[in-house]
Amino acid sequence: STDAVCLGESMVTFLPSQPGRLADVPSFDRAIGGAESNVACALAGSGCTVRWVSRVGADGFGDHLVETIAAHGVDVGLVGRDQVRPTGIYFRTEGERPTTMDAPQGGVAEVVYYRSGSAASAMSPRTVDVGALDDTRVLHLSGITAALSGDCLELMRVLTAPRAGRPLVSFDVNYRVGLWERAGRDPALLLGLARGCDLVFVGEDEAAAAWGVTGGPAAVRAASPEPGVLIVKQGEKGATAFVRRDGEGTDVVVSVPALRVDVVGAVGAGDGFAAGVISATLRGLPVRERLRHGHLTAAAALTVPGDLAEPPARPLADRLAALDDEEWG
Ligand code: KDG
Repeated sequence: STDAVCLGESMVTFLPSQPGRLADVPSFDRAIGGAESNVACALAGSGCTVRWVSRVGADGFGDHLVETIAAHGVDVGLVGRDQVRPTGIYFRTEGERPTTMDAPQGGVAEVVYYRSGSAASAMSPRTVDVGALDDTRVLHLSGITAALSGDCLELMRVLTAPRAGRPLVSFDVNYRVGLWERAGRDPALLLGLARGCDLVFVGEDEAAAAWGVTGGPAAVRAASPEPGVLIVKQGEKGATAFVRRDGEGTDVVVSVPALRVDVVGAVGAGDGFAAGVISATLRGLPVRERLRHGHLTAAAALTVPGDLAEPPARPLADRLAALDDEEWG
């Protein structure tokens, strides 16, 4: 059996060689991006067995994605190759230096996607044999997939539907404004998807922007009471987990402040956070330690320019995650 399956689109990413407007950046460095494969690579780096499910084009960018993600120790055997549609790519500029943790992206960066009609946007309920997921412990998804196409949204509906023997379904809302504007759909449907999942990650800012839910973590929980675990990310304040007590409607609520780090690149921090929480969940660690592993893995991603960072070594991360509150803060 596999510890985790992560499903979603990845893209070759072009990071700017210098700050400034996209119009002025003279050259770019190639990297890779894709929220779910970022989670897959970080999970593999922390010792989990993990598979990435996606589609790429039959082109050099598709080869690069598959080879790079495989080199991180992720099983890519179920990645489809589309003979017609290309692999998605995107360009970004450097935003203002972010000061917060776990923000999907800090400051205002320009992001230009070339992914419409991509190989991955052709994913559909036919892409995955749902029954074949039953020997997986966690299925990790994100709201990005729901914005890619009508077929991708349908796939998300199938994967988040109640079903006997379903793995634990993890969902990072990952609200990407540009994608939703282009899709012409209401991002509030992400709330409906989240409510069908077991472990949900959402930024307080995303809940306000995509769902219209304001009033802090408790209000977000009230809007999404179903998931057994809901984690509301609050930037530099940290993260708050709502964990439903077995057999009761009440929650255990645990907040853990974020770490202060010198931020080099904020993109990928949310994926690191999710990976840290998921791997600690797979190991049955207490909630406080799950959140701390999230912050530690996010900190690793924050201190590199691209999305992908080597997660902190497990013995060190375990020691830090078990510190007293005063020592952590
Ligand atoms: O979480 C990081 C991702 O946002 C980035 O890698 C690109 O997947 C991406 C997207 O769709 O924005």
